[in-house]
Amino acid sequence: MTEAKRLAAEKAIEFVEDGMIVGVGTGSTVAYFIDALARMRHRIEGAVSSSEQSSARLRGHGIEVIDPNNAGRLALYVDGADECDPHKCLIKGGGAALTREKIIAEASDKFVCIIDPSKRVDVLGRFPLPIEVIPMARSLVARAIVAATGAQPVWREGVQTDNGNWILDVHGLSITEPLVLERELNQIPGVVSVGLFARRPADVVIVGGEPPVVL
Ligand code: ABF
Repeated sequence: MTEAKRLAAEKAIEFVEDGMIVGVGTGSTVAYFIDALARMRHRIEGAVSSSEQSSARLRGHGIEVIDPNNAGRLALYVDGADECDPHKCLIKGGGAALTREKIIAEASDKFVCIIDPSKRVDVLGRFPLPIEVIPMARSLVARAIVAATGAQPVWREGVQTDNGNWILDVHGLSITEPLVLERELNQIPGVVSVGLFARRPADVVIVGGEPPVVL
């Protein structure tokens, strides 16, 4: 799948225009995108980044990392996903960067999601749904999730997000109504964000391959 990721990332470069501040996500697919973006670093103004990991890679290529508070609205955001359904709703957060990813997606006019073919599903939920929680609320949120869904939240022990929070991965969901579930889980006190991107799905999905498929 490595080559498929690279091909999806290369295709996404076609969406980058001169003078842009590009929203950049996190993960191994995005790493290929950052490397490709480096070829046109003199033509873009810089990037807004969703993680320390991506910021380091961007800076390593000489691309300026801009504070989202100073960037205004972004024309383009490019990021990967863990699962993508036929409506371009996504599960994200396998890399624990979901909250910053959600903020940048919300701030962007066009969200281009780059994936390999294994990420496409009919119904979201085979990949455990990541939820970022305030540490003191971990147990409360886990109990609320069990009560609301019957699914099994598992604490991703040892992982701290860039925001200093913890992650619960919810196993055993079959997400037939992503928008409803996203809204419901967001209501639980202590939830920082839910790795479901249904309220703000991708606008374009690029599935890596020879040739890449643009949905
Ligand atoms: C981020 O990186 C995430 O939201 C998702 O969890 C992950 C995808 O990783 P990869 O591109 O390494 O498969 O975009």
